[in-house]
Amino acid sequence: LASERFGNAWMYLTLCFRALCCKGPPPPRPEYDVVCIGLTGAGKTSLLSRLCSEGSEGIVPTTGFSIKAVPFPNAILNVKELGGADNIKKYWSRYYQGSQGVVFVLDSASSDEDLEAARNELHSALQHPQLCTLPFLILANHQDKPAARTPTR
Ligand SMILES: Nc1nc2c(ncn2[C@@H]2O[C@H](COP(=O)(O)OP(=O)(O)O)[C@@H](O)[C@H]2O)c(=O)[nH]1
Ligand SMILES: [Mg+2]
Repeated sequence: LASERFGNAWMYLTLCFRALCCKGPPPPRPEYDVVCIGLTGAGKTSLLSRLCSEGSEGIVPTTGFSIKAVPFPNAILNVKELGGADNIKKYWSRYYQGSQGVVFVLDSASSDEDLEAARNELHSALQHPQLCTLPFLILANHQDKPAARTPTR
């Protein structure tokens, strides 16, 4: 009886070991390089922090640029956020090389003047030879504010 029990336990352990170890590692998720642009305060860092399930406390204006790996179930996006300050915007295009997608974030509750500035930046990004053929997402952020424009306005 004891040896029968031992045999059953051994078989069970073998099955568990096979189930755990013979599956092999999960297939690697493809990675894509994405550039995230928009004026300062549009909400680029907040968006990326939210997508990475991080808190939004302590977000400070991005000087220069930062890179975040944003995990999705079927892919990982390596998103490069380019700071939106005037002295950094002029260097955006230097960081476009190798991008496979673009996210443009805008503050839809900002002043007409700032919205116009965002429109100009958006248009030059859309026309840039390294970006014009890429998938392009425009995120009209700050939709919770009463002054937010709708897509048609
Ligand atoms: N009310 C509101 N505030 C936001 C939204 N997105 C970002 N913010 C705030 O706007 C400020 C600038 O955000 P940040 O992510 O640093 O903008 P960035 O300069 O584009 O990276 C922060 O205080 C955020 O908490 C939004 O959709 N609604
Ligand atoms: Mg930022």
